[in-house]
Amino acid sequence: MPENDITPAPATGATHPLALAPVAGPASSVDGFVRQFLRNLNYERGVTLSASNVADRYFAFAMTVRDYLMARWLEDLRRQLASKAKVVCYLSAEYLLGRQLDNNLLASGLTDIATEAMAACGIDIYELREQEVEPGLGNGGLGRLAACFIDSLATMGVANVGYGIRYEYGIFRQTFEDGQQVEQPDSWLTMGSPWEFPHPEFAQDVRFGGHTETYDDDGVTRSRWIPAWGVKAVPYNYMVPGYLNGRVNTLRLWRAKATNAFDLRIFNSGDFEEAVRSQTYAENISQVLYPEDSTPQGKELRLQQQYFFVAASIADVVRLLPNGDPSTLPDRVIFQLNDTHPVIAVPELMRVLVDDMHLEWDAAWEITQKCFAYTCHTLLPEALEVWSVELLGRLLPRHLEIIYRINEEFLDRVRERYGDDLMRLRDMSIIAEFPERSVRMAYLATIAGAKVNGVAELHSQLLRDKVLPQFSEFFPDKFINVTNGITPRRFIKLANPGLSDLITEAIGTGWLTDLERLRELESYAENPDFRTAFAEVKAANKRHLNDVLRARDGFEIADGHMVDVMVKRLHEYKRQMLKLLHIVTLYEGITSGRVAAADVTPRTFVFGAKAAPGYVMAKRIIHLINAVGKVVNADPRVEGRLGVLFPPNYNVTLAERLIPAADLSEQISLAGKEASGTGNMKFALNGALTIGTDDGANVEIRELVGDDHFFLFGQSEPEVEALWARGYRPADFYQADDSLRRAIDLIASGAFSGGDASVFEPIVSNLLYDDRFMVLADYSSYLQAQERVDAAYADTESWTRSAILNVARTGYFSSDRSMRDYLDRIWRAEPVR
Ligand code: 26V
Repeated sequence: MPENDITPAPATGATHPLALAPVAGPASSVDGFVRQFLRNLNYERGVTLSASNVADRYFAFAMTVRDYLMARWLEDLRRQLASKAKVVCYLSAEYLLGRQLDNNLLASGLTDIATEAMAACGIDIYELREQEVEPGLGNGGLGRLAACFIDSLATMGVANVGYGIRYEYGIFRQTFEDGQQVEQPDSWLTMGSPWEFPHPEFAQDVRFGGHTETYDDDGVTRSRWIPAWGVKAVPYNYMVPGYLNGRVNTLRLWRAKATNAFDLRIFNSGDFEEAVRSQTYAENISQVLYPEDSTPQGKELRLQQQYFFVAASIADVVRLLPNGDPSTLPDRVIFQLNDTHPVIAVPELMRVLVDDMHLEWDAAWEITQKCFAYTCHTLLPEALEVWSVELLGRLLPRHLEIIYRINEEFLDRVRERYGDDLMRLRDMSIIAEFPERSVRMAYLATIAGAKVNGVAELHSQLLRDKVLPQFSEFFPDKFINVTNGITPRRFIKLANPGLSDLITEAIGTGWLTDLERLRELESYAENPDFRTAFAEVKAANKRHLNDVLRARDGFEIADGHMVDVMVKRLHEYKRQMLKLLHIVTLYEGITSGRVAAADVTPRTFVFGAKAAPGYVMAKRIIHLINAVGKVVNADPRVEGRLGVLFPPNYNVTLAERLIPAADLSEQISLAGKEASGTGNMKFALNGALTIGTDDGANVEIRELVGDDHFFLFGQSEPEVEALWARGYRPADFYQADDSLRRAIDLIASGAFSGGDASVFEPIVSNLLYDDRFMVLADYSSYLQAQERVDAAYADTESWTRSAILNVARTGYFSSDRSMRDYLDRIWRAEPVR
């Protein structure tokens, strides 16, 4: 421990090369790090080392890493402003970032120095890491994808700003009471965040409500919007450091603040109610992330959120136009729409160009069409966002007018091509008439976007053929595929240091930014010593996971168990129920005496899943998983050969512990329902084998790793369609399959609900008489595939070989490759050298 724990005053006269404020102890040596750490502890936290608590130390430590990156960040901001490079503006309502400290240490190359520096201060760096509350500003795949993409863009040196919302409360914290999900607010900001920088000087006004009018502007008739109320959008910047390249991009999240001046004006105009309303509503806008991830509720606050962040973001970009000349816009920026959530940006840009900058409509539309591209992330029809005309017109009257005009001109073109085909016009109109007049945001995005992409080959094909067939006929060149990816920095290097070291030992460095190089591992799969080392890494990861689960939840994975993991949002289409039927089948086999426990492959099933708070069936399924776990884990007849663990509050931090320890990855959605999946990629890259359907990115994973190293089961998408067409009767499957019937009967009997058969009756009848996701139809194929898994797992050497080949052959799924694809085929932009 340093003798004097008060830092000396900063050295004077040391001018930084970038002419920034003098940097004391520039952290790039152990001494420098210690000194800067103590400075932050003393001057930012106001405590001495000996008096500090672990939160103080975490903050001072994080600030020290931040200080180190700051000079690079400011330089990158300057460079991006000065350069003529096209800036990728990623518009996303969600960013599921995960913890920042480790990632920023890794990116800055400070891990070793920092570890040594903390050791010199007698501080356990692991304990500090555990202090960080992850910013959970997203629901699931879509939000995590955004986080991976901005990591890749920084690492590739692409000028990028991620725009989004600084939610005060992120995705809820999940707890279980009597096995049932209870949601707790996620107050991730109560301790403050060392990673954010508010910039009130760049605040933007965002307005709502009111009416529109036309006026005469020197002989030209123009429209203008007279809003009724407004809020201030204050940007908070977060650093997005590239991996060891000295680059730092910006994530800019907007926070809503009440604007007194604006309210006063309305107040004076006599509209008291509107004034009070704006006061009350203003700061509500960025308060909470909506925890729904598939069924849009048409909630007014959510539309406010969407317009709030895109209006602020567009204003933020437009203010930087050289000479205020909008014609240069398409050369300078591209707005990528992450699903339909930010699509209101389209009429907003039109409004700015036409009403504020007085461009002709056609010129404005020409520009707008070049500035947007749209990514669709779903196939579920109920997930496609629509806004009622009534609501949109009340909140954003001018935008509704603009949407109507875009629609009219588009339908004119459709008419030119096809004549007065009323059915077609109705089907392609942005405005739906039933069940109520509403705006189809995906249509608007498709018409306005220069490109429309799906997120995996199968998804993009279904998007063209099933979701938007008329549009793909009308705009044949617009529709493309860009397969998703994940960042190997977080999900291999940080999450699985043991595997990373082993890979580097084998093939050298460089693979973390050129992930296809993992191919060089293929030959190592044949090397018994390498296999042993690989298996040892997996075993160590399991031990580490055990430590984490023991401390977190008091759980234990038994020695020698296969670790079988299913982590993702709880949704019927993802089919956690199918997994559960497998478990119940094994359990029923043992307890009925038909199967000897000793003949069952020892497995621990690990679930992680949050359900949308209003999704009743999903919550019932969570309850059932916990109920089955409780019974199975406690039953001595199982002889410890089966375990069911459901750690609550699955999040990015837990994912980073679970994935490296997994042997088997469950990707079992009904074919045609999962757009891509990205967890599937993370597991394969960490050496888990996949049991999966022919769905989403599973298709591409299987193609790359090869049939022998992937457990495929279930109907294909065309088979699913054919069965629907024939008429699907789940009860027939129940009747015809003894093992399925026994599993369902056991659940129906109340065996997992203390004898009360009513508790899970809704699940049982849903399966038997509704089963929209064909759980029963795929059950038998799934069970057979699980038997193949058991057989393969029995041959340890061959399993390990397959696991290595999974790692070697899935480098394609780096988000760096995804970003290359977007750059080349959508954004037409290049890294800034
Ligand atoms: C949808 C909605 C609907 C309205 C209410 C609020 C809300 C919030 C989020 C979402 C996003 C759901 C779409 C989504 O997360 N899709 C997932 O995207 C992943 C990345 O492309 C992909 O891997 C998953 O397959 C897909 O389900």
